Amino acid sequence: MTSPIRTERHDNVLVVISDNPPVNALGQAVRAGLKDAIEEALSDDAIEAVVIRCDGRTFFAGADITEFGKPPVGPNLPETLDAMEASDKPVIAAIHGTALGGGCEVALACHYRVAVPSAKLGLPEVKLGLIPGAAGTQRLPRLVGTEAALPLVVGGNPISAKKAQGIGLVDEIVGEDSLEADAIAFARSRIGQPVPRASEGTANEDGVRDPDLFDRFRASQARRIRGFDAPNAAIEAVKAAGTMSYVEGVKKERELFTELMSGTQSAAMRHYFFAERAANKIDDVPKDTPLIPIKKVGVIGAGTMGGGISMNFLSAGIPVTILEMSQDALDRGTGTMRKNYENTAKKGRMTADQVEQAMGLLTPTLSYDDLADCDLVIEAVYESMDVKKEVFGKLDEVVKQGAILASNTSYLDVNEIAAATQRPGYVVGMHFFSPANIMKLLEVVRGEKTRDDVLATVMKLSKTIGKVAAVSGVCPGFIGNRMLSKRQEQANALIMEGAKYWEVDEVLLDFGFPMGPFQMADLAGIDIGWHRDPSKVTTIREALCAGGRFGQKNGKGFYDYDEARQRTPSDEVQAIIADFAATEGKEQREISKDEIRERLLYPMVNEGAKILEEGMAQRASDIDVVWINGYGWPLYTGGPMFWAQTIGLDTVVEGLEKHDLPVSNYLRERAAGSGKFD
Ligand code: T1G
Repeated sequence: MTSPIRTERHDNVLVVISDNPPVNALGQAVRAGLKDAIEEALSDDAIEAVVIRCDGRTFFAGADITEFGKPPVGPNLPETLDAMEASDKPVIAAIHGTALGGGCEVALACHYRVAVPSAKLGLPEVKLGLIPGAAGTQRLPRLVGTEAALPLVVGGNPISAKKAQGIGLVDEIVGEDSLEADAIAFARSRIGQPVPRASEGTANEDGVRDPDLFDRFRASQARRIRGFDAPNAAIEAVKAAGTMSYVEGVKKERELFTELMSGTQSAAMRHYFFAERAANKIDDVPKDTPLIPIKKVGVIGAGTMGGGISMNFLSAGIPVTILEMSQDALDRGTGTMRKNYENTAKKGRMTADQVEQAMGLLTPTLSYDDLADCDLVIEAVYESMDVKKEVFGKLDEVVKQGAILASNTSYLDVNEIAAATQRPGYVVGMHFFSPANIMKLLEVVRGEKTRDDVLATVMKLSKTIGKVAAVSGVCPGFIGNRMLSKRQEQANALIMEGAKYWEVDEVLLDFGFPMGPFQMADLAGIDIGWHRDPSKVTTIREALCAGGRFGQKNGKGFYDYDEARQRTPSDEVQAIIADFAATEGKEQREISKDEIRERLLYPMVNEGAKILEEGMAQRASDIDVVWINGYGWPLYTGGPMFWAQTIGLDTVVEGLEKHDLPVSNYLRERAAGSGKFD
């Protein structure tokens, strides 16, 4: 098999080129080729400088993640990079695309780095539950200092070539279309000079000068890194770069890396990495299915959902015509969209021009006729089948043939909606999650008659608007809400049996969710859907509403809230719950947090197994993608199905049986068999 690495001689400069699609991952063959090429350059006196670059779309995008968890095969990256850095001939990294992880470490081991303007550099290992393992945590702080290194290593987000140049990670920005030539010229300009080695850099004085720097940084990231192991390890590794010798620091990095690699969090996050990409594929839709061009989108409803949905397309540069029933509703909706954009601009995440650009693509209207030439229309109207059927009937009359008609319904039957049109093949569910312009999940609901090109188009479009899509079949609640209903059932049952509602929330918070069901109810509003008759009290929520407890919005719901929206459990609410329990003759008992966790989460896994068995999800990992992106399931456990496999499907079955909860045959079979869903 030919090596993915080749060398080309340009007089006294050797250009080492990697051609390892799709992203020049540093697999074994690439590492071996790199090692040989460096040896070739060092042993040939005619060669006075080396340029390393990649063919295809990007410079090395990191280690080959598919190799993780398998027995290591040499040569290993650290040794290859040390040999490269030890060279007395200048070695230049010529960067385009995204130099990530091991790719950025290759660049760090080079003596110089040049990059095209569009290039990005980063160390995203923490997103895989790891830290850089080829001396990145030791070379980077020595090259750019601790202050600049910490956000890169601990946050894992890439930075632009320009920003990289600003902190000293990139030496020169070269022509977008002349990378190789400019890199060779740069290399020639450094021949005969002593080579700078990042590993010999000052042991990041800021870290030594300001020892509280690390604790301050950790505190500034507290919310974002809560529950994750890798970010803290990353901070320790960067700290080592300032307090240890390079060799000791590398040893410390290796210890931290090895511990993370063998941990459950990294396995879970590597699972998620591939799960997110797999979710975008529909197994029985051919890869070359022609796409329907989407040049203009229509959105029906300018409420919270319609406005949020519209913003996704406007931000991606796709014009939107938004329809409402009254001018007042239309003005309110478009005003909210503008305010959202302006708030984003205030936070520095977009410019005033970009706000105008986005809003300039919006066409408000009161007439269905203005939707006639849309390629895709998404309805986000009241969640009533009659209303939706009426809307789709009108769309069927007005909108051009070949356009996609999508419903944002969160649980209604998409087949029934499709039947209200003469074009069921063009009807699909696009279930966004509120706030629709923020939440990444998009459940694509595949009707019985939904065409392949419609599905392929929506899956591609989801990436264009920055969403993570997963396909669901037609069933009540699709994937996410169907499983959520099982958790909610148990949450309500638990507090009737004596569990404190704040303990139910705490169990989910401790597990890693952003909040529990009762906090969620307060945030969303207890009075949503309330009949407004305080004399009619048949449920706990109606009792709370009758008592004026509407949630965070008026300072009291399940919890009492102070001005800073800090919550305190309410004796009044606990008494209301106790009264209901007494009325229903529910015996009260102490309920452990273990029981609460098992009864909240195991039924969700069981429902996920049923979803798989019914073919409502293509694969278990799609269910993980739904719950991580739509409901805040902690990424470091890999999602409900991967987490269940990690703790053992047999453990889940035993737990369900212990609490007299249903166990699906599919789950039981999997638990008795492979212990895995896919
Ligand atoms: N290893 C193996 N496969 C990879 C890969 C990788 N590092 N990166 C991407 N792929 C596959 C991906 O699964 C998909 O496959 C295809 O490439 C296109 O990817 C030693 C230990 C580079 C920004 O974390 O962030 O280095 O689905 O769909 O949207 O210290 O891929 O086509 O079969 O994402 O254009 C660190 C991970 C590794 C970078 C491109 N590096 N990759 O995004 O395409 S750990 C990363 C990305 C490490 C060192 C440590 C993105 C991308 P398929 P894609 P994209």
